[in-house]
Amino acid sequence: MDKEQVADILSEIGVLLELKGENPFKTRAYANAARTLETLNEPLEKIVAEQRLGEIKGFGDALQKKITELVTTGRMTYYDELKAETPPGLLEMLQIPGVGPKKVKALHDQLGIKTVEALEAACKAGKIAALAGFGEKTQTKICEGIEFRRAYASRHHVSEALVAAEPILESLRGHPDVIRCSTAGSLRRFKEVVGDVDFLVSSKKPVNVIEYFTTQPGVLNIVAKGDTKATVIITGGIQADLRVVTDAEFPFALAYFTGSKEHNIVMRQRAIQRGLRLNEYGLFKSKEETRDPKLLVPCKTEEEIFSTLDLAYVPPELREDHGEFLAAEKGELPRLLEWTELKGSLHNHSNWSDGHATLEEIANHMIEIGCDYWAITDHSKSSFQAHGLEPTRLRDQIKQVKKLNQTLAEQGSDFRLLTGSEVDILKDGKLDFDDDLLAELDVVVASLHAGFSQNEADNTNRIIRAAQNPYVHMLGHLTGRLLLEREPYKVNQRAIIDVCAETGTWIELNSNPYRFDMDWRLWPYAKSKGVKCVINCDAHRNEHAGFLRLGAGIARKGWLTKSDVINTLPLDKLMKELKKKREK
Ligand code: DGT
Ligand code: CA
Ligand code: CA
Ligand code: ZN
Repeated sequence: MDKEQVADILSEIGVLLELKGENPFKTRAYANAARTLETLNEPLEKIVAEQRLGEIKGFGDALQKKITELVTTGRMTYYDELKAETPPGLLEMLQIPGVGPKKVKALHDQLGIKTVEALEAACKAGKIAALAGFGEKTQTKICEGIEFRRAYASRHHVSEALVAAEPILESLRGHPDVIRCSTAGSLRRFKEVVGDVDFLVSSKKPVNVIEYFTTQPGVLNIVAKGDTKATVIITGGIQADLRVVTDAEFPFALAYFTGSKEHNIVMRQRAIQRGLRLNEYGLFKSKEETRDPKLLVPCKTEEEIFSTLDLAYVPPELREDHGEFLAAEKGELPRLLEWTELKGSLHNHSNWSDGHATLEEIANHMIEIGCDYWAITDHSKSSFQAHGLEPTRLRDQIKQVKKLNQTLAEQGSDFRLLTGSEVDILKDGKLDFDDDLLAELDVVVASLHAGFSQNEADNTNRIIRAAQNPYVHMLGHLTGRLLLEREPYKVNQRAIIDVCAETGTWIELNSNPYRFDMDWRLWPYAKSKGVKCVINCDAHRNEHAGFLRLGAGIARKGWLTKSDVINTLPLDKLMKELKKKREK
């Protein structure tokens, strides 16, 4: 058990004692001891083994005994007993912003409140306002705090975290006391779903930075505010942590708080193998845990940390311990896709089915944002709830698209809309349109939208049959999942990838942040089989063109490069690729 864990338990004891109503000197002694432990420059195990705890200021006999018990056995009877006699709901109540141990104790003693739910009910009944030391305002605040907690207890789509975090990061970057700043954690790694947002700043004046951070317009509530750390709730009810460190610590803290935990474990191991110690404060020439600046191996950037451990720089998206160490050791990390390399999207809807924009509006918008092409792939007739097109309507649309392209050409524009369909894969694996109609289209996406089976083989076979059709260029959203909302249908993705490899069929990476389907974890396998990726917006509105950037982030997580992704091709090369499978 290391000193951070011991310190956490000591702080918790302080809180538990306060809840019990113990005298303030006793409770403060534990909080102080916790703080003293955190600043120790020596490993705690060593101090305990050499029986030198007594040398630390403020560590009396009782405390020494308890810490020794904890470090040597991993348990502390006193703590276990204290915890057992405290209703767990009281500790949970402490997590409500603005509710500390004193308030919890008063609520418990005077109203018998033992759970967050009981507290909420009492607030709603107006009972809290009547308590001495509480009042109307506190009651409202507690009620809001409970609602916030409910909202941020959950996890969030990375898109929502980005929207909330980016303006704050920009603001921090502009503050005169901020030297360097970055997001960290799962957001920087571009996980599809994130728990909380992590910010890291280096500064000589942390207090100013904390003050500035907690008063940002995007900050809805302050959960905790210290000298170098703060936790707040930002837009969308997302919890966000800020840590402020010195500029010398910055690269180490950035690497540590970017994670993932699994990646960090291997990094620490590599340091140990080289007679070094790596932690959030630095890389040290030491055989044991330390943060002694005299032992520091200075690194100005994350790159220097990696190179000291004989590794090429690992982009944050790859830090999942999914093979990045082997590749970085051999200098074989790929040059990952950049979203600006994408030239358009090959699966999108217009107001002919369930999209919102007209063909003209789509063309104008995509020209404006700098795309080279944009496929219109409205739904096919079986998707009646999405106003799927009958063959005659689709043939009408083909004519309209061609006319629009004609006009664009006459105006000297190189941009083109492509004709297409997102054709439904029917129950038996047949497609919703005949081959002769599909043959008239530039782009054919085949997707499963209805009639999912509970049987994995059924779903898999349907999709495999679609992939075997020579007119199907790519498979749309392979599992039908909606992140945080709907489970994927059962399907054998690897078996489908194998068939795509044999037939020259591409697989979509649907960039809608609720989908990100096919999942990033499967792309390295697809890539190893030579299956190409298409990063599609599945746009139903013009704003959805922005999904390209998100999709590229997920593609990076899947180790994909420009040459793995079809829609990095310019129009002429793309048109050639679209003909290949049909000519086979
Ligand atoms: P999240 O927030 O659940 O989406 O995932 P992360 O990866 O952002 O995790 P978070 O916010 O708890 O912590 C940020 C990073 O701190 C994490 O990726 C790795 C690093 N870290 C290193 N060791 C530990 C540890 O023992 N506990 C935790 N919680 N984080 C650690
Ligand atoms: Ca996080
Ligand atoms: Ca965090
Ligand atoms: Zn679809």
